[in-house]
Amino acid sequence: MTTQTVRPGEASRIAAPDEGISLDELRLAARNHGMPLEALRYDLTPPGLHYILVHYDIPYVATDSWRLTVDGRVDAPLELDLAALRARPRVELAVTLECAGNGRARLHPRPVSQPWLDEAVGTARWTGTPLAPLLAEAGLLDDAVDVVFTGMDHGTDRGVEQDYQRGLSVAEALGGELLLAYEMNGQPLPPQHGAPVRLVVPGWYGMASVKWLRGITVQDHRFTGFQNETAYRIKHDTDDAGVPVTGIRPRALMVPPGFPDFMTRRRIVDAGDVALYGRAWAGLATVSRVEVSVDGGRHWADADLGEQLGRYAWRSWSFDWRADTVGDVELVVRATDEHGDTQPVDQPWNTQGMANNMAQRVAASVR
Ligand SMILES: Nc1nc2c(c(=O)[nH]1)N[C@H]1C(S)=C(S)[C@@H](COP(=O)(O)O)O[C@H]1N2
Ligand SMILES: [Mo]
Repeated sequence: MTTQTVRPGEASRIAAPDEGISLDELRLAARNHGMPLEALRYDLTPPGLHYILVHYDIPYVATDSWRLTVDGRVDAPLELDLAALRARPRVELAVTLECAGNGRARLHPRPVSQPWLDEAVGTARWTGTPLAPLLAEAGLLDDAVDVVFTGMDHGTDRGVEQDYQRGLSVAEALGGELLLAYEMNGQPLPPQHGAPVRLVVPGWYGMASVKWLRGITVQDHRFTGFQNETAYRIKHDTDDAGVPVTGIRPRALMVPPGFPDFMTRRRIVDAGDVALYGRAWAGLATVSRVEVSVDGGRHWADADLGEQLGRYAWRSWSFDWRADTVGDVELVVRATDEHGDTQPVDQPWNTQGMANNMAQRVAASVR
């Protein structure tokens, strides 16, 4: 395990203004698929349609020999196998996960990385055991500062060799209904989602929810590993140390109406009444308003909100669109959370394209 400090200024390379998506980006996009937006119809995203983000390789893990260690600044280090973990208190939580890079490919100029459009999201019912009681059992020492979660996957990023690792402060680790999850929608975790056990940090962007978890280490100093210190930060230029990416910002998405053209995905919609439908979420907050524009963002009207699936999960919304003018339209949708935080309609640019929640736009032709 290597924990190296990297100069905070090192961010994604920024593409030249007219630079197309490269084969390297295409390879990432083919491995890390999004959720087809028509799957917004399901309360819980069916297996295989949930988005996937894997930085390195999906590790092949033999469940029988898998162990989770809890060590570092604790009274009593622990080692658990899957049976021991499953024997602990069991909780279920519906959680909407979204990749912090969602929307990145639309930015100008484009940060070169996994090129998400709008679809890096999914909602699952995770079953597992709460993290806080496990840490309490190990007994955090008084000098505990950060809790570091280590996955079994390994690679290099910008020259830094690493296991996938993320750190949380002790308060964050104990505070937010964090889960060591071994089931997704009632089935054992599939390989791509972190089998046999992953961390789930409800309400946070996905990078915090470490998959293929093998170790939890409590340390007496701040964790400065790559994924906390360099990658998942919002920076406005390369000298900017940035702020860490944490809770998911509000976002609404719609099921694109009508039917698509194969290559352009442009929507073809019959004139008349069109029922628009989608989901909206805001990580640690509740979405209190969803607005729709059918004229590219000039005028807005309120959508009806459905039940929220859980404290950390999306809610549905619907909107009756009277598509009575034949021609091209641009549909836009935006969410606002209970604190009044509204999705921007113009791009909120940052060097790595993190936590960019620019409103979705859908081009359609009414016939
Ligand atoms: N070990 C490990 N955990 C990981 C990752 C990873 O590459 N390795 N990717 C993270 C990121 S960036 C995201 S967005 C989520 C994606 O979770 P999912 O693939 O189950 O949707 O997993 C997170 N946990
Ligand atoms: Mo991510």
